[in-house]
Amino acid sequence: MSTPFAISADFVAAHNAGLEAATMEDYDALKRALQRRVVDAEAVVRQVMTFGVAIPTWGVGTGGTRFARFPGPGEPRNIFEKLDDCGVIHGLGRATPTVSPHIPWDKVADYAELRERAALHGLGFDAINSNTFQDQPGQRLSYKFGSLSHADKAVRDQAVAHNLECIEIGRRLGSRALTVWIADGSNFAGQSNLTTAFDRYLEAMAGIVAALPADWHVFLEHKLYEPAFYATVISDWGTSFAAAQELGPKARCLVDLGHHAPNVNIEQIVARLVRFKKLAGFHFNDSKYGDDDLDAGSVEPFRLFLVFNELIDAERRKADGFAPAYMIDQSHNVTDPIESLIQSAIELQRAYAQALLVDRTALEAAQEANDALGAHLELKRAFTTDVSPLLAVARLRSGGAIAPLAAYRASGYRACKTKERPAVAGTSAGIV
Ligand code: RM4
Ligand code: MN
Ligand code: MN
Repeated sequence: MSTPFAISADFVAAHNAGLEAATMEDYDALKRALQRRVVDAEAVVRQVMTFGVAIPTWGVGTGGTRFARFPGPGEPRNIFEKLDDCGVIHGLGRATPTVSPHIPWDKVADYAELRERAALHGLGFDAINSNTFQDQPGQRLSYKFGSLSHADKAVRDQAVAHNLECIEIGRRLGSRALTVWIADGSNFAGQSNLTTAFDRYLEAMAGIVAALPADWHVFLEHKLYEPAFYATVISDWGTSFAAAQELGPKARCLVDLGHHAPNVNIEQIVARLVRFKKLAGFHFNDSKYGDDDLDAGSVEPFRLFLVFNELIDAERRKADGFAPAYMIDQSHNVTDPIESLIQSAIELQRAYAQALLVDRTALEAAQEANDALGAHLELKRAFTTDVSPLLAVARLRSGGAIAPLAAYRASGYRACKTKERPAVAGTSAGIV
């Protein structure tokens, strides 16, 4: 087999050369404007350079809806090819240094080989995700009526065993967290006992927590509905928080931005979880109606900014136990997933950078003086600042592309992969 096509450093450098002068001009103007606000642009660039968000392996395949999936050309056909695509995203954007695998979708015979392939792209592994929301070929017992909360203890045991296997795989990959999202719940009132189901979940989870290595955490992911449409067992942050309290310090609550009741104040939930040392991290995406899995920052960028505002607030006051894990969790149905992931990481960095611009002394003074509008405008001033040149400079200094999307399109990567990767039947791709 010939060597697969990769975007070379020379190509990126040549692409950057054409954009550098204009970018620096814009950056210098922004730097001067920020200086008047006593904000050191260079310090913000340095912080942005440290920002990292994990890519979910399933995100580089085209997603679908429950109606159809329209596969894209040159999709990765296995985890190694998925890592190659993650390498492109990180190579150009320099904001996605880790990958979050999903088991059994990403199962391989040799995990050392997987780790090596990731390292080749400068990638490491973040939280490992278990999957008891589907039946796998050859699986002994079905998850049709639940997994960790199933009425039959044998099914619960099987689901626990799967999670233990995930921990073992994660250990070999260098992960330090297990994310557990279960699809358990009911579609009819009365279908299951709401209390018993939660008790069973807690008991099963306790077995998983007991098996975690000393430096590991388990991230509990709640979701309001789907596929269970009457009641999910871990439905909201209150349930997740109660479970995490009961399961002890290794258990924390994951916030997937699409998994809440409509109009709920997510940034306030974040503040509460930070306060009680229970914020595990995020699954970033955006939504209009429900768990839409749209690209981060594409629908409600102000909400995203407000979430980051809470995170920076926690960081600044050195909140005890504050170490959130960031991951993107999206379904790319109509875009090239690589493009969506590159852009989403930029939108996350944008919200992060904007939140860094908030004058926290002025904000606090306005809050203490009951100056409602003044306090609000402190946030708005940061949010309406165009930090694009600052992000471009951060990327350039980290060895990435000034304009990652344009560079990706100009590279011809997808066209090359279309030739190299003829579609195979039954390819596991994005979320369907
Ligand atoms: C769920 C949830 C999980 C993800 C699956 C594929 O809705 O967001 O995080 O693992 O989708
Ligand atoms: Mn999620
Ligand atoms: Mn989801």
